[in-house]
Amino acid sequence: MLKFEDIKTRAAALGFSGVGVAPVEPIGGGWFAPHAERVKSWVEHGEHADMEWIAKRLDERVVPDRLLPGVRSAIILWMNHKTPTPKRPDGQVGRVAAYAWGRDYHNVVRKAFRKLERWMFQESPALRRYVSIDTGAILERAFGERSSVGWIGRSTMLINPELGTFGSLAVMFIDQDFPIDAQTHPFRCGHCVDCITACPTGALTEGRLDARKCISYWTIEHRGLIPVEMRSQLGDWVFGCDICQDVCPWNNKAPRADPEIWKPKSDHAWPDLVDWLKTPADELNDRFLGSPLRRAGGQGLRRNALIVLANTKTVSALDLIESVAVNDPDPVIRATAVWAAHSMGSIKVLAAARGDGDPMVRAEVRTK
Ligand code: B12
Ligand code: SF4
Ligand code: SF4
Repeated sequence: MLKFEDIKTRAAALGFSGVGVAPVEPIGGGWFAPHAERVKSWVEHGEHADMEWIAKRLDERVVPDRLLPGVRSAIILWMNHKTPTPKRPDGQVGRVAAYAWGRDYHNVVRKAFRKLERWMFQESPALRRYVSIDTGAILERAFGERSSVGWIGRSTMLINPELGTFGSLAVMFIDQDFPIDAQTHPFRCGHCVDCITACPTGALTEGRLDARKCISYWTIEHRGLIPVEMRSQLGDWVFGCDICQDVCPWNNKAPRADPEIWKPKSDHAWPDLVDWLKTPADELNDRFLGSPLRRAGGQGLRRNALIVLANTKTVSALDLIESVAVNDPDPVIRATAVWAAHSMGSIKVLAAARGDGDPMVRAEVRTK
């Protein structure tokens, strides 16, 4: 029989700085019911934007027994990922969310998690489990809160009082009970509303995030053209967004993660946007193998680079942007380049765009 204290000791030795256990309500009732209601309402209101993979597996998200029949407990693991910020180089660079400065957290967390799993199965060979490291159909933050690893703040981030918000989560459902008194973490945001006020797009209301307004969603998850009304709101964020975490007072004294584990790179934290734009999409994809940046795809990264170059009025890149607007093989990139060049004062791209064979590119002339 596994003991939670032993799991904690093992997990700490593997680099996890927070470990918790929560009882699971197999059919989604009890303490879990309000969380299930929240996510259902979120999807019903379309706040998941076009992340249809969330809507598709909603039934499993809200009924844990569908993921692991006979589930009794959830083990929650937290690994810090914010390393000291790499030095910003000279020149025109974009801004990248901290979790993507180095190695892909899915790989780092999975490696440590697998070791823990192997040990658990040696101790308890009959144990059944379902694992989620971000991509499984588990509402990870709900279990994080119920296990007292942290509370869900107004930013919707799970906040640990010592570690802040910059952590990656992993959750394992298992079919064993633990005789410990797991508690829901009390809500400790108090009267603070800093994240809500600082969010540049108004994506946050009390504990709720509308992905249709979130920079992180548009720059990482969305495929294709970014709507014109969102583009200027991206500012210089070329991948993800950390604003609602950077302003959170619980991050002021939080410890930094070990750079030896995460291996942050200056050119991932502060990418050269002209270089991204000059690089073909498939080459960018290959370059970012093993990095979270790959999630946006080569097309997404080049599209985002164009938007940030326009937002930061990088006139030195205008010739390149004009050439991309006419010659790039990808209509999403041509269309974004037409908008970028025009928003920097170029008129000549409009004539070429009017004659473009793709309606998406021609439509950029009409949106001005
Ligand atoms: C989809 C997704 C996104 C979407 C939507 C985010 C969102 N807030 O829903 C987008 C692309 C926008 C996104 C952005 C980011 N994400 Co994300 N994302 C996810 C994912 C895959 C699913 C989240 C989900 O189910 N959302 C649906 C909403 C409804 O659920 P929820 O966010 O858990 O919200 C709960 C609260 O709203 C809570 N709640 C709030 N108030 C109240 C009040 C009451 C009364 C009750 C009962 C409940 C309640 O109930 C909900 C259900 O538990 C999770 C991994 C996972 N499997 O859980 C990672 C995850 C949440 N993301 C993570 C990260 C790091 C980020 C970013 C910081 C990345 C970045 N720097 O750009 C941003 C942060 C934006 C933000 N403020 O949340 C981490 C968060 C770690 C942490 N400390 O919280 C996770 C857990 C991934 C991981 N395994 O580490 N993400
Ligand atoms: S990640 Fe950025 S855009 Fe999204 S809610 Fe936080 S501050 Fe707003
Ligand atoms: S910024 Fe303030 S309100 Fe927002 S999550 Fe942090 S403590 Fe809570």
